[in-house]
Amino acid sequence: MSERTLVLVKPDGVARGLVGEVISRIERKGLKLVALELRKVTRELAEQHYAEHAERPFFGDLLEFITSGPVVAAVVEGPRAVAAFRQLAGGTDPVEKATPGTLRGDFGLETQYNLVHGSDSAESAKREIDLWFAGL
Ligand code: IDP
Repeated sequence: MSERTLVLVKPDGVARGLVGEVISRIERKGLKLVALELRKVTRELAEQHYAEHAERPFFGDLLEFITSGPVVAAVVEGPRAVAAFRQLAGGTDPVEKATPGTLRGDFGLETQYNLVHGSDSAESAKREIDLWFAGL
């Protein structure tokens, strides 16, 4: 059974030239790209994407950050794609949680600037894919 997940290379990842690294790891894992686009994120899209964090103290900074430069948005497909990409990404805090060998563990230092986003469940993936790639 195949599933889909939404992946973002966040503005820090794009600015640091890590798009190829992220895509490469997705492909080497055996996952398939079904949509891929460089995007400038509007405030409205950012608010909808991160709606579940609206009450968190870092929400304002997170919106500033995610709208600060282009992101690469992708829809990735494969067996257990949601969990598979979360494994490639590593934990949210690149130092305390992400282990070496993961994208965040290899390239990240700060929780906010943790390079990539991956949907956290099949339900979130559906909502996020509808939001970013309506009609896909
Ligand atoms: P996830 O991206 O690993 O699923 P979430 O808890 O959903 O993590 O948080 C969304 C994003 O918000 C994180 O990837 C990170 O960029 C940012 N974030 C989470 N917690 C903090 C924090 O404590 N300080 C600053 N930014 C945070």
